[in-house]
Amino acid sequence: MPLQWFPGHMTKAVRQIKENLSRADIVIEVLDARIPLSSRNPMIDDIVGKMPRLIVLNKADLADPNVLAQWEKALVGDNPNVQVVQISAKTGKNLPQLIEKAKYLCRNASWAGRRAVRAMVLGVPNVGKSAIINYLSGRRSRNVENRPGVTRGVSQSIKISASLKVIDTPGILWHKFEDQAVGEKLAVLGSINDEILFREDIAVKGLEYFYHYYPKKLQERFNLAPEEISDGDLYKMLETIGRKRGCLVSGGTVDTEKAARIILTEVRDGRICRFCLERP
Ligand SMILES: Nc1nc2c(ncn2[C@@H]2O[C@H](COP(=O)(O)OP(=O)(O)OP(=O)(O)O)[C@@H](O)[C@H]2O)c(=O)[nH]1
Ligand SMILES: [Mg+2]
Repeated sequence: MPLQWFPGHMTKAVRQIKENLSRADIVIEVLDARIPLSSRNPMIDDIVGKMPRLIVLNKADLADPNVLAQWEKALVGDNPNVQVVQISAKTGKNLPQLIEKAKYLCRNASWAGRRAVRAMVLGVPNVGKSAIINYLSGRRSRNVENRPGVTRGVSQSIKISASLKVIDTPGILWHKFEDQAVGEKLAVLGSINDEILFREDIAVKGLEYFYHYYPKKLQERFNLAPEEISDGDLYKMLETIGRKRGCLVSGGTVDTEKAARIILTEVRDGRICRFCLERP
């Protein structure tokens, strides 16, 4: 699977982020609550260094609540410069806490209480950085789409409230996934452009994770008979799902590309169940 993806515009984005970092007091690092480990970009550590950091687990509405609670605990270390909050830019869950925690991180600054905290929002593509900013600022759905690479430049400062201003940035990936599974999970959840991947491979990976963590839900969603799920042949399962969903080409063979699209859409939109693809 060709999972190395670092298109030209990301090189530019990283440069712009570095150039603009001095405009911010803190960094808001947005993670996908369904893959809090794999959606952590190691480059961000190098870029932001010791700046105060608010780790935001977004898309909490789509995540498995029990596992997410464990992640939240695990990510809160003993570093007073790091805060964690789980939110949803769809339902608005915990967005007031996000603002409070941003303020808390700057409580000891000489200017605390006299001016707004300035935050730069960073993260991999498609995790909801712009959606969070839109929700907070009441701008609703501008510059937000369900595909990676929507935001192209570092934004002007956007006023959220008297106590918070934010800067939006383009999603960035890193050059090499040390662990292949990291790239695969990012692909399954739509942080890597589908057009450069073999969609069937990614869908089969998605099925593999659900087969491992949520087999019953998988079976229910796609109406699979016990014998259709028991042997663990996930490419065969993709074909079975395709057949059940009417993805056929002449001669009765399954249109596996179409089946893969259906599976990925349903996974990403949370139609199988609320899930996390990794455990702390
Ligand atoms: N269900 C759900 N969907 C969300 C949430 N946050 C964002 N989305 C959706 O996720 C998709 C990506 O959101 P964006 O805000 O464009 O993501 P981004 O991180 O700005 O992406 P780039 O600009 O490409 O880096 C959109 O379809 C949003 O509607 C959330 O909390 N819950
Ligand atoms: Mg964006």
